[in-house]
Amino acid sequence: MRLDEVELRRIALPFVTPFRTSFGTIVERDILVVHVRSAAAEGWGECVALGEPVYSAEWVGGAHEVLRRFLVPALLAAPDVCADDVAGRLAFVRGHQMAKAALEMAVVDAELRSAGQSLASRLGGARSRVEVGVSVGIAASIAELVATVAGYVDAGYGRVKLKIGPGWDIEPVAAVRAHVGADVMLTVDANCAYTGEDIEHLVRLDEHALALIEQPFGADDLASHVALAAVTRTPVCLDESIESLRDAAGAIDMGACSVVSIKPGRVGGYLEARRIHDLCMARDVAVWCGGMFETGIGRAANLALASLPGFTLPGDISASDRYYRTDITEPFVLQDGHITVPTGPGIGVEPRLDVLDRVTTSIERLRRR
Ligand code: NPG
Repeated sequence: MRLDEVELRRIALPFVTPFRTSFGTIVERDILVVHVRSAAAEGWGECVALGEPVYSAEWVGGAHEVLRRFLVPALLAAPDVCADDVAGRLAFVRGHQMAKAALEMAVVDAELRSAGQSLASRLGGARSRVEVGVSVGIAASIAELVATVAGYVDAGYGRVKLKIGPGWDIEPVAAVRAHVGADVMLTVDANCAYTGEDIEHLVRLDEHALALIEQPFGADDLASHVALAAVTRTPVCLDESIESLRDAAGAIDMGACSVVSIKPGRVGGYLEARRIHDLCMARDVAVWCGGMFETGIGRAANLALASLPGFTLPGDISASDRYYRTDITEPFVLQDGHITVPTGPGIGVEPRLDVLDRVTTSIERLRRR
């Protein structure tokens, strides 16, 4: 496929409720949507970078700039582009996985739409619906947290992830466990908020039968993850530390994790995500699909990925109404704790152009010269 035009569109979508983590509160998502056009097809991609570089070094303004100046021109200059060689063509730029992933996703979508194949089938999906979880931010009080979690459990979520950080860990987790009972799968996510000094403290979480503890220490602090994994019964899961297949292999070899959260944006795209899934399956490491508050575009693609056989734990792929009042695609709904995997060509959903236009804050079109 020869790309004729790439559109970089920024949209602003307010959250239904603000989301607080160990690094701050998000009230609205500033999202970069990528739309590619060729003679044969069009495709959509979504960049998961946040509005500020607080989750990882990437942020939406930087992703936009690196796409505009380097990544998009590289693809527009290529005589022919296919999904499998996008990563290679973009490898001259170091890092910027989220920007690269968004552009690759749009090319993958266009290619699959013109071939009439769904992303789930292209990746090797094995399920028509997937069990999903919900991620719950830090609350103003334990009572408020318990009430929020109870609402999600009533709505049908069978797995709840609690954000933790120093000063907000053992007690809120104990209170939630006491309230929901033993049947709800509980996990915790620290987003790098602890250090190796906190290992003894974190082992106290073992009492609350957690399915995993996600990224307690810094992204570059694998040694502390190894040390915790050696003394805790709670499975240690990595998120921020894993930006590539090589990172995943190294972390598993070191004993830093027994579970990996796969976020396609964080690892440079759905094709690398699939390779990490394959590696983890071969190494008996459970994986689940992480979330970055995607719109329906990214959510559709995450559902396709999560339908692969190695995704044995429910992902952060909640129903659309957990995040947004109006999504830019048809909303995804929770049925019995599950969401249906799209089966249409490509990502399998169509952006609603009227909604998209209403929430757009800027548009830029780059054309082949
Ligand atoms: O459900 O899409 C979702 C959000 C899941 O908690 C979620 N994402 O670290 O995994 C994470 C986390 C997050 C990332 C939260 C960035 C806030 C900012």
